[in-house]
Amino acid sequence: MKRLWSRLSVLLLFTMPLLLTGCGERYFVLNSAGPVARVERNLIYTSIALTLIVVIPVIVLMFYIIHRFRDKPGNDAPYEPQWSENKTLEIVWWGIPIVIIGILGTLTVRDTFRLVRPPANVTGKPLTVQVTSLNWKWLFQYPEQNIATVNYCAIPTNRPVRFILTSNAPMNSFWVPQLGGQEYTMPGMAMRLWLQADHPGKYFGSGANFSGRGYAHMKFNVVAKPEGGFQQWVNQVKSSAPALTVSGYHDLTKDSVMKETAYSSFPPGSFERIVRQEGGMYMKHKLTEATD
Ligand SMILES: [Cu+2]
Repeated sequence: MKRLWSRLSVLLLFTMPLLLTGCGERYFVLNSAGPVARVERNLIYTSIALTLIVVIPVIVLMFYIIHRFRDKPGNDAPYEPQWSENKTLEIVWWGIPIVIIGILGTLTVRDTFRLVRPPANVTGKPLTVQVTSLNWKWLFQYPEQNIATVNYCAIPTNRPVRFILTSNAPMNSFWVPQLGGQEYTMPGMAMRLWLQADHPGKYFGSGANFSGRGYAHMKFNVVAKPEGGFQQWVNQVKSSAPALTVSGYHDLTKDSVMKETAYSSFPPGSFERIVRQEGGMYMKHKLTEATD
């Protein structure tokens, strides 16, 4: 028994730093900063709790059975070689997991469909941002404001943002962990992801799908500003940044790593063109639904 405890304490000592890092600010997924990420975080917590209902008793029982039925001198545990079934036990170990899987499935389906629509508690009109993953940078286009940025984007707080995602390079994945889960960017497709930020701040974002050399540089910040600050930022980009031309966009499609950049305008319809050139004509209805 003494040896068991000394082994256990060594194991605990090694796992402690691992468990304690979970308390840090950099544990993005659980530090949700908006309604979408909150729904997802709560689903994670609920799933963990439901899973533990099975996992904890099983682990406890395992140690109990090893201890109780071990073949050692003086063990008085009953030995029943003819024993074949126990209805009560079978109902318990089939019934509880089935009920748990039922609850887990229901909650997951409910939240999945909930997140297809804009966050519920909103008043403001949604903002649309068209995102294109390129080698090895992110292009953000604002169709209503007619501005564009590379490797960062600003959004207003407390307003739902409709990201429409595509790729003009290998498939990638758009992920801002504190605001919500990831969504794939694929050539010839327009995917949609609703996000919303509660408070002003800088939220880390990255490509979550390996897409070759230079992929590690596909990081960006989503800067959330109050409505006024967002309008100010738009005006500032409009008045001070250069325009994105067709040949400028062509340069962006080349393999390169880029710093944060802003553009005061972009060629009209360029996002739709990016989607269509990779066979996106099949997605026309999706595009209009996603942009209107
Ligand atoms: Cu696809």
